[in-house]
Amino acid sequence: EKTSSPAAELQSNGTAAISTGRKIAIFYGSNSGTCEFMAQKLASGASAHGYVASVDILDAAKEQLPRDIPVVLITASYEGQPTQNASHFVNWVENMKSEELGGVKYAVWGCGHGDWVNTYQKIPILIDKNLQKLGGTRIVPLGTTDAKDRDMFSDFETWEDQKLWPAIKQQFGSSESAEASLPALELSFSSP
Ligand code: FMN
Repeated sequence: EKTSSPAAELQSNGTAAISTGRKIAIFYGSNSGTCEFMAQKLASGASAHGYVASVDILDAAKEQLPRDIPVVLITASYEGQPTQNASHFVNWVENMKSEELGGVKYAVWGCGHGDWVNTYQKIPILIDKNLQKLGGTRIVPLGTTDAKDRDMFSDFETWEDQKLWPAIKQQFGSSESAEASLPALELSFSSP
């Protein structure tokens, strides 16, 4: 008769270990590095909240948006268009017909510049609206900052600390409640 402990099972199948925390997926669209920097900064602070972060460009999330873990999308607009590493993702999100994104839990942060009056925050707004329309659920409302008259990095930090992490911890649990996190790990046991 073969049995296996939960801990051993977790190690052997390579899924998230209890000791390393819950997952968060971060995607960015960035041409000149601002949004990428914010994505990396959010990721590097994740472990302090009990989360393990992955970071990638938005185009990598095309047809691959994770379900049931927090997904954070950080992006800019250029003349109302997506950044070079987000155009496939934006095209996908714009052309999906049915509610294909059920189970996606997301938060969008936008970097923009008020001088682009007619296309201010166009891409973050488009992504935020479309994901909801396609069946996704917002973790927090769209957050934005304006390079014209704001310190973008301190705005981001404020959003991160005061809005995003409190909502994530409330909706997905925190490291302080390790027991509550167990069911989310999908433990499996081999049967005799
Ligand atoms: N911001 C907007 O909100 N809407 C725009 O249409 C827009 N067009 C831009 C066009 C150019 C050529 C440049 C240089 C900036 C534009 N911006 C616009 C501002 C950028 O989105 C903003 O500076 C952002 O922080 C850049 O992010 P990144 O460094 O991650 O690429």
